[in-house]
Amino acid sequence: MTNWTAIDETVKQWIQEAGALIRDSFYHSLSIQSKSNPNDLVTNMDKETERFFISNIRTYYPDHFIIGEEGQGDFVQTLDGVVWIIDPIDGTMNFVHQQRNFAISIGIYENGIGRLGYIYDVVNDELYYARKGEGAWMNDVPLKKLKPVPVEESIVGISSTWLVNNRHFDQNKLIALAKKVRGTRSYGSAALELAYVASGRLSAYITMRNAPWDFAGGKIIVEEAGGVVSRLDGTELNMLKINPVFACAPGLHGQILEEYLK
Ligand code: 2AM
Ligand code: CA
Ligand code: CA
Ligand code: CA
Repeated sequence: MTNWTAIDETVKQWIQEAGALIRDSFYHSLSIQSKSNPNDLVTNMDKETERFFISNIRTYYPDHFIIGEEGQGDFVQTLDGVVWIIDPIDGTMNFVHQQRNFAISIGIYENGIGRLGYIYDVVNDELYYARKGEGAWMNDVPLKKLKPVPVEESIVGISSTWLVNNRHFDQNKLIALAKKVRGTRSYGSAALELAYVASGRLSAYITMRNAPWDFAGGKIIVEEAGGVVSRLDGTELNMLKINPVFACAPGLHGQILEEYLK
């Protein structure tokens, strides 16, 4: 039997340590590189933070598997066993340019079922987390169960990328939604936007392209808060692939799906 309570306490300690290292890095020069294109950034801190978690997991949980954005984990092709899905810094562009609006994101899955989820807003020292079947918290305060929100009173996290002509989704449907809602926001960190849906700061978050490490932690937290996380057609996310993601308050999820996304 996996002792999830012990893992939960250990992960929280590691997250605090990693967060302190990232905050310290603000006082040292950063090494910044591009990955797939000039705007796709990675820094020494992304890689070092990923290595920090991986070396701890390998020491304490050698039979667990690891998927990490920066590729230092395992080559995982199934969700069999215990799989840690880690984004060491989600919102790297914000980390580099703004020194805020980024997060550490971790989801721990057992045979495909999300057990523990963490999103740590390093600068604001806000740790959102959830344990499957037990609920979701921000620091030690339980998150209120999400309630349905009228679409006219909703605040939706969506990047302008999806409101201009793009090859992933009909932008006219999203423009119609953007016109109807109370407001739109874009924070540039998928993990934080999911944390905001879980905590009710956003009513919904919509994106066409999230990798598993972007949503692995957030999916568990949003669901434990009473929200719904799916693809844009309402189907389940694939935890091993890039997905469009629609995370939302209950009730509103079905309404936006029917009236704006289908
Ligand atoms: P990152 O900072 O960890 O790369 C930015 O709008 C959000 O999208 C961030 O959560 C960012 O994560 C993520 N992101 C950036 N490039 C991406 C890509 N090519 N595929 C999927 N997600 C990406
Ligand atoms: Ca990245
Ligand atoms: Ca990410
Ligand atoms: Ca990242």
